[in-house]
Amino acid sequence: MRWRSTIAAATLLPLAIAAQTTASSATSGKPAMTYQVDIRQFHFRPAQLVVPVGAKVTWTNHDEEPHTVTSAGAQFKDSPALDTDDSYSAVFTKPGTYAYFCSVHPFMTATIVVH
Ligand SMILES: [Cu+2]
Repeated sequence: MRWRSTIAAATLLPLAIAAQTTASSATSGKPAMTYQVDIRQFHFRPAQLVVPVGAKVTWTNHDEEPHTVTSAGAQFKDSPALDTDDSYSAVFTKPGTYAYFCSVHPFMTATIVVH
């Protein structure tokens, strides 16, 4: 009855494949959606950005002048002065309208709308 042994060997193959399916997701929570605001020519662009709750917003200064991202009414943490190509990020966890400005040039104003 030699044919029985060859069939037994074939049934062992799927075990090797099953061992490779362990996932590598060690991070906790859902990944934040990221949005970009460019600071260019003394303007925040876009001037109004609408994002969902939980969004991460990153500002990047493309001007030669320093700028800040300063919340009107301290609704989120203010940035330090951003030099050329510096970035700053904030995560918005509650719905609302978040007005902000540049403390160096207070005429620079913009809004993040979180919904
Ligand atoms: Cu400025």
